[in-house]
Amino acid sequence: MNTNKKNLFVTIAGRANAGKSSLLNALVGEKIAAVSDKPQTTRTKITGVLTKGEIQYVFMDTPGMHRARNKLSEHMINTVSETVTGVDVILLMCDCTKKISENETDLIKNISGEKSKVILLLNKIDLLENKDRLIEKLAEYSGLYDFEEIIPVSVLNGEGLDLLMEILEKYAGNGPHYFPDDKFTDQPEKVIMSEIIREKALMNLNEEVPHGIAVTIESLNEREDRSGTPILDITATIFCERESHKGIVIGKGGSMLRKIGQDARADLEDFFRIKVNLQCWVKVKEGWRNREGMIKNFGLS
Ligand SMILES: Nc1nc2c(ncn2[C@@H]2O[C@H](COP(=O)(O)OP(=O)(O)OP(=O)(O)O)[C@@H](O)[C@H]2O)c(=O)[nH]1
Ligand SMILES: [Mg+2]
Repeated sequence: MNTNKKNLFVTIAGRANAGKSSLLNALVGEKIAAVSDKPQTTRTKITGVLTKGEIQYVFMDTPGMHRARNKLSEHMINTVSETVTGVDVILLMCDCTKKISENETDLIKNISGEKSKVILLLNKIDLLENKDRLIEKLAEYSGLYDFEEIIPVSVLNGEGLDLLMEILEKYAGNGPHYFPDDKFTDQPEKVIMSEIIREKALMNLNEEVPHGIAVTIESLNEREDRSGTPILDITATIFCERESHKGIVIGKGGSMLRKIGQDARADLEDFFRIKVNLQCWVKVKEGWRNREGMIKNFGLS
């Protein structure tokens, strides 16, 4: 047994749209979590693993804090509470261009009882024209909690991320690697596939439609095309909450569904490194975000 092994469990939490999933992807170096400009993109805990020499970092991305509006929201908020419990480090991620929200102060109250080290990340510094705003933000957040460290970052530009890793390294403690060293997520393949498709739906759709989207993978089949090239057939269903939304997801003459499919196929081919043939269907599940059975079926509880 290698006694030099170390590990560190890190939860990324914060308001919706702060850049938590972008950070997870950047730290792990793989696109594991869906990212979009719509709040409440992440719905479950997503684990990303990074093994660097003797240290294995286990990063857990969580849904953004928001006011619960339906049963799905309640599950998402519970996930945050569960995932900030008992970890070594909590990365509290905020958007330095936004005012401190009640959701953030509630979250800070929630984690103040934990023994974990709490590091504040002031994200999106690339958007700040006046850098004095950063000092103001620093002072505002420092008044709320005695953070172990406060690091201004731009996940978009990679600014501050080396410093973050240098700091995290110091907190790693002796212990086993719970994941194989070459593994970077515990997300099953089908979940990664459905999240890629959902991300493209979020990117392309507007108003209230994206929030009611869920995606399931119905079938997978690997074969060779006529020239002998391996090809993966994927059949997916995009669920939405209303008949009127179904029309929007399909679009005029099927144009929206085609666009979502094309965008998703490109990412699926990149991620799985195989040619993909993707077929998407659209179905309505009336008000599914308030139906426990459906939430469970979609793997969200
Ligand atoms: N300008 C700028 N945009 C960023 C940065 N980091 C993330 N974003 C953008 O912010 C938006 C939200 O990013 P996500 O990573 O999905 O945010 P999140 O905190 O996971 O959001 P939820 O899952 O909804 O809670 C996306 O459009 C990102 O591209 C940054 O450093 N600068
Ligand atoms: Mg997210």
